Amino acid sequence: MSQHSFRDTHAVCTERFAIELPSPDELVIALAGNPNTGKSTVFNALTGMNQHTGNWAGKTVGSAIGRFRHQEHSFTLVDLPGTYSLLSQSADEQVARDFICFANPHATLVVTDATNLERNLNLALQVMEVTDRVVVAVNLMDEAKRKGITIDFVKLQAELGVPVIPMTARSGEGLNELKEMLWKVALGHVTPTPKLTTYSEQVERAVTALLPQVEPLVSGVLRSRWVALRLLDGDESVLQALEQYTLEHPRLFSTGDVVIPS
Ligand SMILES: Nc1nc2c(ncn2[C@@H]2O[C@H](COP(=O)(O)OP(=O)(O)OP(=O)(O)O)[C@@H](O)[C@H]2O)c(=O)[nH]1
Ligand SMILES: [Mg+2]
Repeated sequence: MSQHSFRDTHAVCTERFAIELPSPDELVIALAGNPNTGKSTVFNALTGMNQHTGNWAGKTVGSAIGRFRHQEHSFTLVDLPGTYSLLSQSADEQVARDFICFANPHATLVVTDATNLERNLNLALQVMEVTDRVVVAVNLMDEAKRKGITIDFVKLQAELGVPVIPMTARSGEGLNELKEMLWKVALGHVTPTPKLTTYSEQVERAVTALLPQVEPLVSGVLRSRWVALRLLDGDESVLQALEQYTLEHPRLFSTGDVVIPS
C-alpha cells in the first residue's frame, strides 16, 4: 500500500463502517491502544463536544466518532475499543482490528501507557505491520514521572521508525504536538518507515515463498507481507474478515487458491 487513496478510505468508511464523512477531503484517524491507556481521554481532549457513537454493521460494539480541525483540515477520529492484539478474538477486539486493517485510515494513532511501555508496544508493532501511517503516543507521562520512569524518546522513535509523541492527556500536555504530527502523517508531509518485526527463519522463508502469489492479489489494497503472515497463521476470523472487507476488490482470493508452503 504505497499511495493513499482518499476515495477508497471514504468508500470503505461509509459502506462498511457506516461512518458518514462530511467532505471528500476529510482525514480519517483510527485511535487504537491497549485498554485503559487514555484513548478516550485523548479523544475527548481532541474532539470536545463534537462527537457521537457509531455502531457498525452486525456489531453490537460501538465506537465513538468525533471531529476536530487542525491546520485548516477537518479530521474524523474513531475511538476504537481497547485491544492488546490485532490477533484477538472478542467482538470489541475484532471491531478495532477490522477498522485498522480494512478501513484504510489516513493515520492510525496508537496510545500507549508510559508506565507499561513494553507490553503496550506489542500492539504498536502489529499495527506497523498493517500500515506505515502510524503515530505512537506515549501517554500517562505524569504517572511515569511519579514512578521515576524515564524514557529515551529519541532512541524509541529511531527503533520504531514511526513518530513518537510523549503526552499527559489528562492535562492536555502534548496534544498540540500530537495534532501536528497526525496532520503531517495523514497528508504525507511525514512518511514513517516502520521497522518491521523479523520472525524465525522458517516463518520468513514461508513468507518469502508466499509473497509472489499474494502480491498480485492485494497490491494497492493491503500490505502483502501482512496478508502472507495471516495466511500462515491460518486464523479463521482474520481470513473471514479479509474476504468480507475486500469484496470490492475481486482480485483478492478469486484467482485460485494461494498455495501455502509447508
Ligand atoms: N494520570 C493520568 N491519568 C490519565 C491520563 N490519561 C488518561 N488518564 C486516566 O486513565 C483512566 C483511563 O482513561 P480512558 O481515557 O478511559 O482510557 P481508555 O484507553 O479509553 O480505556 P478503554 O476504552 O477502557 O480501553 C481514566 O481514569 C483517565 O482519567 C494521563 O495522561 N495521566
Ligand atoms: Mg475508551
